Amino acid sequence: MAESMFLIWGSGSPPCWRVMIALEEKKLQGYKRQLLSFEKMDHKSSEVLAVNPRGQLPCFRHGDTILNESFGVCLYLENQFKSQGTQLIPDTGNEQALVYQRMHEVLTLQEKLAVVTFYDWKFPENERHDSAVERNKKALKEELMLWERYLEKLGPGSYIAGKNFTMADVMLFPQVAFAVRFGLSTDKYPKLMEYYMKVKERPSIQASWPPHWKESPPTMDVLKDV
Ligand SMILES: N[C@@H](CCC(=O)N[C@@H](CS)C(=O)NCC(=O)O)C(=O)O
Repeated sequence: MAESMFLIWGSGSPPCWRVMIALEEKKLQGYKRQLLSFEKMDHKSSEVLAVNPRGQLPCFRHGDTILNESFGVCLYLENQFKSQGTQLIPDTGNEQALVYQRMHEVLTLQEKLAVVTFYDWKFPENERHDSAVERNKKALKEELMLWERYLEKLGPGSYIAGKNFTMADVMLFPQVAFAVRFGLSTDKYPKLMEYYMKVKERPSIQASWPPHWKESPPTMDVLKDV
């Protein structure tokens, strides 16, 4: 089944990583894949634009079905392969609601992380403002503290929506790892760090770890004072 799947991806991209984790968890190893370089702007090539007019990765194809949104791909995989591999969306109402709630909240975390991390890259020097940087960092701190409190409430050894690894973790973990990679001060967020250290060891995460992160140590510390 996985042989009819094709993923175009970029190393270190949380949305691409989500899809790869979901593929691993659903035991869909053996899918075809093509690694593109963001640095070389491969994602704006005519090949990618033909599949995804936004020129973004991931791009995913299963037979004739094309899906480019990471949430969409992950939900599609869970629904198409419900009884295969890890059940990522629980059946029970309460549990399911919490997974949906947390997985969508990850989009807010993602946005706040991106605003701080890519600020210098997005704005030329003469358009940068210290007040904006401080405001963005404060908003990110508050956001991270929310996640810290969620984990604290769940108790030691929990995943983000309870005792089982779910789709909420598929969405969240790449963002937490991204924050660590970009220098998040780990002692300020002990529960998130505990979560990071635990989930990092999962086979699906290890199998899909961004290859360029393995080869090069982190060089950015843009989140160090968050
Ligand atoms: N909503 C999309 C976002 C995908 C996305 O933003 N991909 C980034 C890499 S992390 C990208 O391709 N950026 C290049 C660009 O936007 O030009 C998803 O979740 O799949």
